[in-house]
Amino acid sequence: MLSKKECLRRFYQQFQFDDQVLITIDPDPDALASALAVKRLLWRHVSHTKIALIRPIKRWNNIAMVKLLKIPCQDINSISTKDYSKFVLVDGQPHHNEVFRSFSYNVIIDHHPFQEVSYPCHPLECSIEKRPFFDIRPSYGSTSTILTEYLKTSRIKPSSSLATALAYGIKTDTRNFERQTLEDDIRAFLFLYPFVNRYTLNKIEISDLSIEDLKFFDEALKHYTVSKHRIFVFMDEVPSHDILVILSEFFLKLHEISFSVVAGIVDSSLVIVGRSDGRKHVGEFLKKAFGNAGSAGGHGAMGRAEIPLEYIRKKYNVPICERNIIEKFVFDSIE
Ligand SMILES: [Mn+2]
Repeated sequence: MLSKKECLRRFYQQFQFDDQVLITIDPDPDALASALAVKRLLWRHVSHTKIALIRPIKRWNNIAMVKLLKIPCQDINSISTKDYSKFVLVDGQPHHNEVFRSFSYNVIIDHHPFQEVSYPCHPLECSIEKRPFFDIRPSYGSTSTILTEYLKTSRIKPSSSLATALAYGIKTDTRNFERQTLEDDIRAFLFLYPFVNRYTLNKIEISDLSIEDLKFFDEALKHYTVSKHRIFVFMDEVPSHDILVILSEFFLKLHEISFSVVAGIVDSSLVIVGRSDGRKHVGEFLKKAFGNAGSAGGHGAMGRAEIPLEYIRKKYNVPICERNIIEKFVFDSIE
């Protein structure tokens, strides 16, 4: 394992002053924050850096993050990639994606499991000039942690927006330090904390809805059934299962409710999302009720089932699946 100083030295060794550097990312919070950190590290070391997104940002939290922290980034399809002399990949590896595979990277910094076959050349087998620099630490909770260490080692005081981005990257990837967290992740977070804008961080964390989504709440409030401490909600078509998760978590906020189930149609499937305060095992419940009809499972507190509408249509021998049929199917299944 290289020392932190040596990692930083090798990182800088890849670049010259006249380089145009393209940083490619699959835009989740950890990747966005890591890319912003690379941009900061390379400031005044290269001629130009650009952050390229391999897919559009969809989640509202991430849109809020980019907007509030003013993270400069652009869709990769609107960039002429041949104008760039160096390529950096953070929070990902070439085998994760076809777009990543199409680049020959000079630097790869990541925390996902290491896959050697995916590299353009083995670090010990290619010539020094062609040797890419990669720093892969699968034990780390986030790539933001690695980049925070780079900033620390290079004695850069992060700006408030960079610190906020990295803190959010660490928090989301470790799910607030509840999973795969090392002491290093906590130490990095503590280093960033004095520079973090806590109001902005909080606004980003809670921004998981848009005004347009309010219509789903409106619909949910018209179509719920409460029985004892359980609530069942039936939605029509929804754009993705995310809104079902938000609704399911929302209804669990009711102190009388210990178990919430929200069903809706996503594409041509009935998706059922369950949340529980732990008294009833959601995964087992969904598996028992819907396991024969489609895929179903989960943990004690959260679970999900997905049933093709075609299955329900055939089961009840109807031309199309109307809301009442779907409700009947759900209630028949859980009885
Ligand atoms: Mn990550």
